[in-house]
Amino acid sequence: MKRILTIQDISCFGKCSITIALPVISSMGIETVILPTALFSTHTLFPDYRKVSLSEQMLPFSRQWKDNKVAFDVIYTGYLGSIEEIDIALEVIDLLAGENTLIFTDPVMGDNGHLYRGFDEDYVLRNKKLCSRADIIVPNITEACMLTGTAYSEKQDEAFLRELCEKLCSLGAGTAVITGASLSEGKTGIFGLRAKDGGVFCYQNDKVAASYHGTGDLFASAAVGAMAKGISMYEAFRIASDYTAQTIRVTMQDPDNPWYGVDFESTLPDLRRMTDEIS
Ligand code: PXL
Repeated sequence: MKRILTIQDISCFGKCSITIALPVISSMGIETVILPTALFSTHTLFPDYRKVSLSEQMLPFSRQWKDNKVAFDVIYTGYLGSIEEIDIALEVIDLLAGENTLIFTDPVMGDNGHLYRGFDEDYVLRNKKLCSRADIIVPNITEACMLTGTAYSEKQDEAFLRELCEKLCSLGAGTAVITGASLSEGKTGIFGLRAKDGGVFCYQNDKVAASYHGTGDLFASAAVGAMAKGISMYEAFRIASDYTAQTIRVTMQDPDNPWYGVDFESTLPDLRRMTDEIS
């Protein structure tokens, strides 16, 4: 069985980061090891969240795994709450990544043109370093603009997205996949570039008139799990896009859906089926 290590926080309430990554990746039949950076009472979109840092234990835990010869096929980093956490995540990668370990980074920093609470320019700079170490990065449009010093634009076209991807790859990332990329009115999806061969790929779904927290984590977890299952990168991103779009649609259908997260629990069997069919 393939094994993924995911490094991000546990937001106890709010459906994001590890409370999405662990069930989503496990449901695809992939062993999921977690390295929590911090415990949050809720994610930071709640105004009064509490945080307990676990960063002091990240390297000791990792060393124990190393001593016990635990190896990882993929290391997937998500939300990292501070510069210090990014630095430790980089040390963990150096310690635990083997020659064939895929480094998959979701540089979670912001959305809708703004940084999340607690992040600043220095944080963006350090995230560039993490991206430069990664084989695959999956920033949203806001994060891609911040990482490349580009003015945020809600309207995108192919030339704009390609240039963003080229700049992201020039940081050192092997493949850059921008999420929430819209190539025509009423559509949204991904636009990616693989540095090695200049391969460009794009996949679009119908845009829905709602946005939910945690969809970036859902997309990244589905994509990384599908890849670990042996599905090609392009197909994995297509499945992750369809799965995320479907989960948003299902969430919208529930008149009582909560504002803080998506109803991915209902759609996990579909993800399993979509990935079983093709792997
Ligand atoms: O979904 C990304 C995320 C993860 N963890 C925490 C967050 C956020 C986004 O705001 O606040 C604590």
